[in-house]
Amino acid sequence: MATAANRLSQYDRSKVPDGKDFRIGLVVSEWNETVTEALFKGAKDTLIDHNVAEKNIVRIDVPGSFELIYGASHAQQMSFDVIITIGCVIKGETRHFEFISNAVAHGIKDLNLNGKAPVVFCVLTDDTIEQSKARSGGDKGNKGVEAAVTALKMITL
Ligand code: DLZ
Repeated sequence: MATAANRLSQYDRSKVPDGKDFRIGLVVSEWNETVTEALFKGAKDTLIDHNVAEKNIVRIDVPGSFELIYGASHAQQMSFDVIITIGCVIKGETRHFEFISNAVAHGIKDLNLNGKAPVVFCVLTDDTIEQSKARSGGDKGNKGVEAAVTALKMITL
């Protein structure tokens, strides 16, 4: 379970690498757009705050979270230093939630094994839209901020 101690929305700036020389791709799902836009904003603002040039932050839109895998795979051919995938899957009445969540997690994991640019997983998988809102700029922080910090750390491993 997430705790205040392992939440990165409040983080130690001195441990985050400077982003001035980096080019970063953000693949953004249109499903649950209010949430994914808030995650995107959190990520982009954080990258800029760490000196990534706006021209070096490239957004690629995909229809749904399932398409994040193809979008990120495509982005891996485009000379980014790191890629952030942004999505929001919310539990409905059917098992669609499980299939999409599992497929995306495994798909992104596989892309991380191919030796190309690392792919950061910023996909919320919540029971309700309220939980997603709380994690995209609400009282549980913004996972987009956390993804941006993770991305900068992954480039400089
Ligand atoms: C179909 C679907 C459903 C039911 N729910 C979500 C969701 O909560 N979040 C999300 O990002 N996408 C959802 N999708 C769309 C799938 O990700 C995908 O776009 C379609 O199945 C087409 O491949």
